[in-house]
Amino acid sequence: MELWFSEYQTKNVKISFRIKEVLYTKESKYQKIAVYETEDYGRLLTLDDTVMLTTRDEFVYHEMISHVPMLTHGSASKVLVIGGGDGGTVRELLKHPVSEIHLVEIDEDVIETSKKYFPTVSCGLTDPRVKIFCEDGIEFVKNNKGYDVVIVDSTDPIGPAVGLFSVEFYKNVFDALNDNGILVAQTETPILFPDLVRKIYRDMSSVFPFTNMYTAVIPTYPGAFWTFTMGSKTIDPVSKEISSLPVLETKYYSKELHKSYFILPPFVKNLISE
Ligand code: AG3
Repeated sequence: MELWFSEYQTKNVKISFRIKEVLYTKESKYQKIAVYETEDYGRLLTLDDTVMLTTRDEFVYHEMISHVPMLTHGSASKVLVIGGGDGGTVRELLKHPVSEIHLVEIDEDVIETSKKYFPTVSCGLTDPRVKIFCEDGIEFVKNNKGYDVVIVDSTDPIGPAVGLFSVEFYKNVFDALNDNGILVAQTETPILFPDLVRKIYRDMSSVFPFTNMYTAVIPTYPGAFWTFTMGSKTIDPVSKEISSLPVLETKYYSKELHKSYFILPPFVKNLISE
C-alpha cells in the first residue's frame, strides 16, 4: 500500500509526498504535530497538516529569513525570533556574532519534536546564547524590548498566528526594536494569495519608514515562490553596503546576490504598489 501525506494549499490544490513511514504524531495543546519520512524530500514536519519544513529544502527558508536582515543590519547583537520552534532560524542566526537570541515559541511540543526528529535543524537550540520562552509572541513583544532584529517565523495567518499579521503587532515590534532595528516576517506567496501579500506589505509600510519585500524559491510551500517582508527603522536595505564579514557557510543565500533579492518581478512589484 502506498502511503501519502497531502497538504491542501487551497481548497483545490494539494501537494503530496509519498512517505516511507509516519514517525510521530501528537495532538499538542495548540495543534496536530506530525513527522514523516518521505521518499524524495527527506524528513517532513507538519503542523495541522501544513508543511513547516522538509530536510531537503529548509535551508532556503531559514537562510533567507535570517541572513538578509542580519547582514542588512550589520551589527545585530540581540535578536528575537517569534515562532520557529524547529530551530532552523536559530541555527542560521548563530552563524553571526550575536550575544543573545530569544526564541518565543508558543508550543513547547514543537521544540521537543524538532530536538528528537530534526537534529540537523534544532542543533542550535542548546547553545548558551539562546534563551527559549514558551509563550505567545504577540504578548511577549509588548513586554520585552531592546532587540536589533526581530524575525517572525510563523505559520500561515490562521488560528493563533493571525495576530502576528496585524498592524498592532507591527507597532509593538517597532517599539521593541532598537534605533536601527529591523523586522523580517515570512509573508506567504503572491502566486496563490495576492490579496494577503498586498495587505501585509501595506500594513507593514504603515508602521516602518522602510518596507521592502524579497523572495525565494521554496518548492514545498504553496506556490513555491515565497515572500519575506522587511520593516526597517533607519537602514535602507537597498542602499546599505553589505560587509564581507562574517564569512557565512550557506547554500542559497549569498552576499553577491543580497541586493538582488529586493528586486521584485513585475507582477509582485505591481501587486504591492497598487
Ligand atoms: N514557516 C512556515 C511557513 C508557512 C508554510 N505554509 C504552508 N505550508 N501552507 C515556519 C516553519 C519553518 N521554521
